[in-house]
Amino acid sequence: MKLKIAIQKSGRLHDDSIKLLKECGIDINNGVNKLKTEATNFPLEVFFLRDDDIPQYIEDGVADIGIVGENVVLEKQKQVNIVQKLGFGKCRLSMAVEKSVDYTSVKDLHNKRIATSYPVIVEEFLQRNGIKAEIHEISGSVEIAPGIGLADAICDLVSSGSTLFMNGLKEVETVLKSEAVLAACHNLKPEQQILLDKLLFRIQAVKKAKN
Ligand code: PRT
Ligand code: ZN
Repeated sequence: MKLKIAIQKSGRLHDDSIKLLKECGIDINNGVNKLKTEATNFPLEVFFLRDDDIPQYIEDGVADIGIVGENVVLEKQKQVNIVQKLGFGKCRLSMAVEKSVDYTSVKDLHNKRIATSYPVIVEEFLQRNGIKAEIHEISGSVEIAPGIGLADAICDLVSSGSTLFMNGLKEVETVLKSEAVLAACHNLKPEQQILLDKLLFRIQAVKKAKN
């Protein structure tokens, strides 16, 4: 019996995900362009996937666990358990408007057009704040939307803030704080749960050593 873990194939979470496994004493052959590999010293099979697909794979039980941004877990609305925050991939999902816009409160978003790749989370935020606005879902380059007249505001991930700055935008609301998490399937077999507990024990030891 092996535990199957999904991690990002390439992108911002890939290196830190591999590093975390390594720090847990798990050696994997990380061949370029491989879709899956196995650990040599732990019963672990590793799948390399697009981050957007990871929650679905976990819900379906194709992967038992996965490392993915909390923002993706919440947006995809799949049935998975978040079992551990991992302390990397930290960012926030924020509303931003053009620098010149007079913005005082969330009410200023009323009847505005908001471009985002996170329509579910944004809709929930607007409802929670009693705001009616139009959501324009776009898959990338969200930060250019106000400049080309596509939207009045955007909601996108921010870490340093330099992308917003370079596009003449200012951050006005934090919608969500996010970091990479370990997510798990709801119905793990007892043997898989034992392996997950073993992995979690090591992750927590690694985290403790860093504090
Ligand atoms: O190919 P795949 O679909 O797997 O990857 P992806 O391109 O969808 O995701 P990727 O690799 O960009 O991000 C993976 C995860 O990293 C995200 O889901 C977040 O959980 C986390 N993360 C942390 C970030 C950022 N920081 C971040 N800054 N994801 C994206 N960004 C982008 C943001 O969208 C914006 O374009 O970086 C830009 C802003 O950065 P600053 O530093 O200029 O503010
Ligand atoms: Zn993605």
